[in-house]
Amino acid sequence: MKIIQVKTILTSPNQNYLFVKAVTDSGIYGVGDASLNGREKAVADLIDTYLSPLLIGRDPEQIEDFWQLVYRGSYWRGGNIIMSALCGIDMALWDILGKSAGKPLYALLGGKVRSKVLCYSHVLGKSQEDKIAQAAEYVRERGLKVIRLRAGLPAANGTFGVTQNQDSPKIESWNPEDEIMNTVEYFIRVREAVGKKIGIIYDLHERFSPDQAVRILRRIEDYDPFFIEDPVAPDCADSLRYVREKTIAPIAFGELYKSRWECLPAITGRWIDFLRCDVIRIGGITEARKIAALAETYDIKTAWHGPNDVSPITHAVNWHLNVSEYNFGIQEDGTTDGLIHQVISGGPVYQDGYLIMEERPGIGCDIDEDAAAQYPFRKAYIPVCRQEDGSLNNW
Ligand code: KDG
Ligand code: MG
Repeated sequence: MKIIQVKTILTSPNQNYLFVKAVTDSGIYGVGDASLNGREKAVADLIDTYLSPLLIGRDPEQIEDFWQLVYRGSYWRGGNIIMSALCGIDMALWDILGKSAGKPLYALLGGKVRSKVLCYSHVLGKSQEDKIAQAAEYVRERGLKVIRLRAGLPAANGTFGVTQNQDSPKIESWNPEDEIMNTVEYFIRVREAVGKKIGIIYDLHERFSPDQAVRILRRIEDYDPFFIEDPVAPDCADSLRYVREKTIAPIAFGELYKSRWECLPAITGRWIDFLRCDVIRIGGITEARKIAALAETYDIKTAWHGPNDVSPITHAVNWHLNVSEYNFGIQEDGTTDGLIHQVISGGPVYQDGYLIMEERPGIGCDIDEDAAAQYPFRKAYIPVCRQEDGSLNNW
């Protein structure tokens, strides 16, 4: 079997996604997700100009070798653009492998160790009152066992606040020092609203400095958070260690990591309890297996990044990893009812606090290219966050 064609498909059903379709001479094709919120076109260009020509004519089963060719062979290794592009192709190759073997992806990864996947959903809403009411409703009406809060706005307005068809990002204002007590109060009020048994995840989204993060964590650790996510930015590994040493709250980290080596200090130092890499950002399934094994070695659980700016293909890949990994912790459920389902079929669905999925060979998703063409790409930016004095804050 040989790859004869590689297509990139940029589409915007509500928000932008970038898909890869790799076609073989046997008629079998694979699909992959290379979406990188706010930078999709740069990834598409890398695939079209540099990576597709390397793939055409190759045996699709040589997945590891292609991964190494792109990662090491280009000399300029890593980064969000390269790793996202690599992921789109890597997923498509695993999909081809599964389809040609007639087996779902999880079977290629070693088979199931669990049958359903514990998940959590995002609590949104414009005001703190709205959010608290929604948290209680999620538990009561939808049966969620774990919910996820997030410090502050932009998430309050629309899909991660992504703006489309604008020439610059929306500016959100945020004064971390003023938000410390709001952030603490919000967590405690949600705990009171949902009761003791519901897991509460709090994504601080790197919005506070290490000392501010500690002031928050020390005040909420007694209210039993399921985990605190991204208490600090990923740039300085020592900041994560500093926070870790000062709290008993479980910590989740990693959606901005781009390689196994970036994860290494947090894993080997055991500064985290849950590793939250984004499968797209680390170069796909090939690398996700290695990172999960590394985390397992250090008793760290996985909580793969799964927001709604990745597509059902990535949600499906997460699901296959989750059911086949021993050290699975929890899965972020960013699956939505939106227009994306006109473009991509398949993927996990929510049921009573868990994600389940209909089993098909490969990843289990397909792309409708005609439907994708009906939603042309629209340039979009992730909003930026500025403090009162105008200086930029981590988002
Ligand atoms: O595009 C940005 C999102 O992927 C990010 O804000 C989502 O932090 C996030 C999460 O935990 O889902
Ligand atoms: Mg996050």
